[in-house]
Amino acid sequence: MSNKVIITAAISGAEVTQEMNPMVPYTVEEYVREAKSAYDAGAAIIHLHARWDDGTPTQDRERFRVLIDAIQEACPDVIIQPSTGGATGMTAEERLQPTELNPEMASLDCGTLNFGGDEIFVNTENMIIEFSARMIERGIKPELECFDKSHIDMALRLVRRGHIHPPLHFNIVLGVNGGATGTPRDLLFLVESLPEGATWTVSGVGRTQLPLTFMALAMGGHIRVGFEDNLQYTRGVNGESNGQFVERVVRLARELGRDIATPDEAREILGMPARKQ
Ligand code: KMH
Ligand code: ZN
Repeated sequence: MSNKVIITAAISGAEVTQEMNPMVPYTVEEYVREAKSAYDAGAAIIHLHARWDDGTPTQDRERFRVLIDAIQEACPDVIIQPSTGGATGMTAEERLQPTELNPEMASLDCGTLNFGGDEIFVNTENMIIEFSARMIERGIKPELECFDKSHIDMALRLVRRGHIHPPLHFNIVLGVNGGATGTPRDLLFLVESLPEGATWTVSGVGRTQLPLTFMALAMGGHIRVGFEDNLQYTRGVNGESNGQFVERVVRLARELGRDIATPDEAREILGMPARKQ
């Protein structure tokens, strides 16, 4: 177990809006403000969904390029992890566009699930194979997004068949309406289902965020926070910035005797190539 904790900030998401919390970023300037607040507070990874200025989610390659360049200028060594999940209803081709920019890392969703109401987040076996092949071809480190136990099983099946290559890094996303709930038992069960040597982070959606952060810190896991997962800092009170959520993880981690990984340390822990200087 690494003493160092990697903090990911999921700064924007595709489902949350400024009506829910006015600090959710839409414009490039707002993205830079949110990314920098998280980076300055200790985030090593920025998980990125793109939007147009009016807030509409997009996987447009050129919008990603602009956002990545602007964030990189403000946060020079941070790891930027574009989403290949995008928003529900997008096609595989649409979702894969940010991989054409050869980012260091990207999310790779490992199963289909309900996503509230009539929404379905589609990730068929063949899509996962196709997305993984694209990432292998372009040297992109996948973060294996698992919203349920069956997603972990699917990822491990594809590892055995050679479609996904170790070292494996999982993101266990709990508390989505349609995925597994976020009880301590859920997290324990899912972490115990991972193979020896895999690294993992937890994303607790909504109210599950704080208890799961405590638990994952104690278990040696890594942590994701940010507006994509949680808009409220305390019950009924909106978060002021992504950085505010990261600051809380930093405080809790230090109390539990864990240090915060820099982006370069995160690359090493995750088995990624060192950053080109
Ligand atoms: N917005 C969700 C439909 C990912 O980033 O890879 C998908 C998602 C997962 O957020
Ligand atoms: Zn996402």
